Amino acid sequence: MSASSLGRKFILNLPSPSPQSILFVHDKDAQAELWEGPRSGCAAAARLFAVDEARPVESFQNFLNKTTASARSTLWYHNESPANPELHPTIRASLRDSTTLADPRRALHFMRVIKSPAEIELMRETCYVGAQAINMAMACTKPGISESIVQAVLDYSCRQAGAEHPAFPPVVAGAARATHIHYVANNQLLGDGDLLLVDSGSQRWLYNSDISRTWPVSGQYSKHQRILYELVLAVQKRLIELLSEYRPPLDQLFDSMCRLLGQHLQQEGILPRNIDGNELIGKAYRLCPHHVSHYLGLDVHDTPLVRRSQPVAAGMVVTVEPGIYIRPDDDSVPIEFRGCGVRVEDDVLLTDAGADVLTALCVKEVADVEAIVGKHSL
Ligand SMILES: [Mn+2]
Repeated sequence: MSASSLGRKFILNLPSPSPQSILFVHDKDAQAELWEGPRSGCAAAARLFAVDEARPVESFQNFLNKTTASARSTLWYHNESPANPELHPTIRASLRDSTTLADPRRALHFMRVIKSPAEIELMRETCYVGAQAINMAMACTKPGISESIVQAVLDYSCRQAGAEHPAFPPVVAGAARATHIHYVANNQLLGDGDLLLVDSGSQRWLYNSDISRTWPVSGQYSKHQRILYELVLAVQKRLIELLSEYRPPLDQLFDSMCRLLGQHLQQEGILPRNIDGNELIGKAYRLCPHHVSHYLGLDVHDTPLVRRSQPVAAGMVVTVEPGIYIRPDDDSVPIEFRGCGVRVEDDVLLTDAGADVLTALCVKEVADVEAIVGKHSL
């Protein structure tokens, strides 16, 4: 059953010694269902969604009026940015002097950021679905095909493996287009010597995966592509180790990324050797201007009210996604590296024992990537 077949839904906890949950749904209606498809209706909804009671949505206004009139009450409602603008006036009209408005988002975000065992199972599933889709996209990549074909493979593989839909419009960026971080036109042809950067995810049972890989269209990295790729991969693996061993807040992980990228870029002669400290970190930041991590779950950029300066904890799922983007006209970098964009991103569950890479099925070692690219005929 899709969420949309529920219609408008609200869950209220009444101010009584024993809390009660009531879900307001569209009730069964043969005429409406003829057009829109079957509804759960009140009788099935309570059981299906594990609430105490389900009532027709038409009774919501009356219920709200009575509830707010009868006692001092707190209404947990996101008043500034209403989820349902159609019902907003009804809810506003029910407010009395005795009603306190409270914003539920903060409490919800702090609950959502720590996954329950059931949610961890769902995260494992969606990460599996997203990971195999990227492996398939690698296998179907050949010189001469369009980025849109790779996008179609991602979409098909995700849905075929059980996703409702992609988590977001994927980035399928060949050659220097990969240096535009949110390139989503995905309509250019892939050339023999190009690198291809893909950032894609699946949504399954409302939970999202978010994975990036960068592979050579020909099936073999050139010397300089390989240097950049292995550099980003080494930084990404080190960051996962740091997360596992020291549990730094995500903002601190970002600082570590800039420092590590700076050191590696210097070792490879991509950044000048005569700089250090903040100057080196600043130059690395210029080549990777996005954050290295975000929380993941019901949204791709999940629980934004949980700041990334917070300590991380077991039960969180976060991305680890360093990258390097060298514009074609960046003459501060040796010419061989210009026009390359590389990112490697995995989804990582923090556990009491350390960290569990939920997207480990998605290949990332050079030998594994080169063994898979182009091996499947469309
Ligand atoms: Mn991400």
